[in-house]
Amino acid sequence: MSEAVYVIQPVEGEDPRVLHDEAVALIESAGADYAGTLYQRIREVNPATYIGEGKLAELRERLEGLDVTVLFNGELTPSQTANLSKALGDRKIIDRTTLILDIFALRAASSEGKLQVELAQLKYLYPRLHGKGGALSRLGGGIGTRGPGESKLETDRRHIRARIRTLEARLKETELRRMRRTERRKKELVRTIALVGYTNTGKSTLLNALTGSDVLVKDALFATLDPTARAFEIEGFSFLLVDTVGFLQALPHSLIEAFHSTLESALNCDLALIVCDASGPYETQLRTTLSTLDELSFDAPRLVVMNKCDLAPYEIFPSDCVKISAKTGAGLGELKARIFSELKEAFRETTFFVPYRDMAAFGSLRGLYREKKATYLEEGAEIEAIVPEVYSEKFAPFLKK
Ligand SMILES: Nc1nc2c(ncn2[C@@H]2O[C@H](COP(=O)(O)OP(=O)(O)OP(=O)(O)O)[C@@H](O)[C@H]2O)c(=O)[nH]1
Ligand SMILES: [Mg+2]
Repeated sequence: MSEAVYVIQPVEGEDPRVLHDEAVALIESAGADYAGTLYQRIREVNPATYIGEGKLAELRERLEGLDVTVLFNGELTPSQTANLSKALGDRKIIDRTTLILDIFALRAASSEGKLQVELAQLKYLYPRLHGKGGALSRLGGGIGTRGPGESKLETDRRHIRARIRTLEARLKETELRRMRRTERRKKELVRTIALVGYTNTGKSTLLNALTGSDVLVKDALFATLDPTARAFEIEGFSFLLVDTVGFLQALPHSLIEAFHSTLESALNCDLALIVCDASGPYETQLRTTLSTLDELSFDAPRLVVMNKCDLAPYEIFPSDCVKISAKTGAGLGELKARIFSELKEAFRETTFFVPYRDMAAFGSLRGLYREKKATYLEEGAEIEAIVPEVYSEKFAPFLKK
């Protein structure tokens, strides 16, 4: 039987309901069951238990006899977590970060992703290990016993510190390897395009539709964790499309930090497609994505893509965004044309003159240019072509005088 989770939703800021619905989706994405909600207006944060004494009593009553874990949909300090657990009859208390880390632990597939998640979990849990005896094991881990696991967390703090150091060292190595790989790729391929945006908006579906791949698509939050790159062509030129982890409102800073280096290399792109769900609260999604990108000091050109337009055929969107459905394929032609025109300055139209004796040398550059017209003259061929700026040096010997 899977774990049942009861939500405490603080009411503050603009859209507690959106945050709450996301918490429910997060619970389901973690493989647990949603058990109910208590909304709590927070006038003043109680440093000991976050919510006030009165609300705490009400909550204790509501949970009487229920076998549920309590999710506090915000960030708790270590002592608040411990106090809440005690006040609610030694119940397991998790906060939003713990839950998201738990899902990440479930999804991490690459060795780098696994290292990053374990490191983030340990760093987050480490200060929460002050508690004694029973409280300690309950504070460890999120839903179930994934991630570092309860037994491992019970080992002493020195052991955890050592593990953190080992993980950091190993991550450095994998980071270096990845950076070398990216550099190699950049040399081979023309332009890199990153798919970024809110979680569950259809980024992976779009990657599949554009590149004819078969990466995991799922109606779940954070289905994608590790960046995935696939090549595809527009007008005969190769582009590299990179799928990334989705963003979420109030994504804890420690998580952004944990994935900073992976995101950074994925975002080291020439163009970002910011994917939104046209059938969802796309304004919030867009705002969150833009502010997360700011936080990552991202400044490459971007193009807003409204996906799932098949579900919102009558909605009116800002005019500069591209409307598509990755599922039905509608609008993909226009999207490709927009991508090409955004990256246009990366290409140059040139005329080459290739003497017949140099044809073989020119032929070895096939694939790096697109021919528009060829005229065969007495001495050689005159070729009008489009060439990516990055290759202009290779073509220099053939430029028409
Ligand atoms: N109706 C409709 N559904 C879509 C479309 N694109 C994606 N979906 C669905 O939306 C859900 C999420 O799709 P994904 O491609 O996994 O989304 P994602 O942005 O990669 O999500 P994360 O990796 O979790 O951040 C899946 O159930 C898809 O089938 C679309 O154009 N129309
Ligand atoms: Mg995905």
